[in-house]
Amino acid sequence: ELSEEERLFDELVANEQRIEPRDWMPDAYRKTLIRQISQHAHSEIIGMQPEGNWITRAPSLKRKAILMAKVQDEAGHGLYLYSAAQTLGITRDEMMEQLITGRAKYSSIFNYPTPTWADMGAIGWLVDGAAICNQVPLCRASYGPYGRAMVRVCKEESFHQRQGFEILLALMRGTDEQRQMAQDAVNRWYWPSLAMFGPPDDQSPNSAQSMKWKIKRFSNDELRQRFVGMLVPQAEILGVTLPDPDLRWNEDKGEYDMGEIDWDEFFEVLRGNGPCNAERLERRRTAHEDGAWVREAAAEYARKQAARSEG
Ligand code: FAQ
Repeated sequence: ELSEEERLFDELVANEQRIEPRDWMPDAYRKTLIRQISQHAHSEIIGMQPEGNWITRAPSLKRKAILMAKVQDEAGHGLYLYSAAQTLGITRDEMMEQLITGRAKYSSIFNYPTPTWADMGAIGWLVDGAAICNQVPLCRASYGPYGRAMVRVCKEESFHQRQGFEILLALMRGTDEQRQMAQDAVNRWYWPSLAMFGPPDDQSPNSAQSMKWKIKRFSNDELRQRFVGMLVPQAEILGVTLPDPDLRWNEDKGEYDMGEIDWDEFFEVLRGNGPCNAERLERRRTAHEDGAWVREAAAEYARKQAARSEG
């Protein structure tokens, strides 16, 4: 027998209406949202590092200004998402603690290095491209603050993706060396970007329940497939080769067949053993510690303001 509040919750979800912070919700729903939203926020914050690496070395003032604006957008997305998670009853301090102690997950993709300028193009084109494919359906997530946050985030991500595409296009129209640099970056980022969608459906423990709750709208494999379908014509325009010899159109299925993702590599990265996991966490931890005086000053300022308005 369902309680009145459970019935109301189920009805809101069934009718495509939004669950809001003060509504009753099952504990497991709250927990899974905190998990997903905080991981997403951490991804945006850690995701600033691979590109931050190139801000001082961008090839022109214009490129530098654009890259700075993009990385700043990512900070904004992170803060926006932490706020959405806070509406579920977890604090920023708790989330930050989970991140810097290595207990929280963030997207596998940000544990790969960015040795060349072309990596800025490949990240924009492939990583932001994958992010958009994954996040457009999340705009309809049943939890109001998350869905609404995704609307703005997706608008900015689509600008980011074009920005990356344009970097690669400029390189592909350049010298042989530049074309080679662009192709090399695509070769290194292609497979990790496909892994961003998460494990295959039959190894995705959270999917079924998240789909029932209308947090997720499509499975990991469905979104991966959609992403590849989007990339193929764009790769043709760029003149880059996608590094999958098994990639070909399957007329019967109406979708692309593709090669096998290296899932051992993916799970190793999740266990903390990717090429840059230690470096990313260490930098985040140091930045957090170095910023302690800012937090103290802000808290002291707030305390004084409160005392003044009381007096
Ligand atoms: N990396 O059962 P499922 C960006 C974990 S975009 C690490 O399928 P779920 C923009 C998963 O958490 C990147 N871990 O899980 C940007 C779970 O472990 P848990 C961030 C992964 O939640 C661009 C376990 O594997 N985007 O930042 C990954 O139903 C450029 C089993 O998986 C989002 O977070 C992975 N790739 O589906 C910024 C989007 N995949 O938690 C800077 C929102 C799976 O049980 C520069 N999140 N795992 O311990 C989602 O849509 C979902 O959480 C999925 C995973 C699809 C990522």
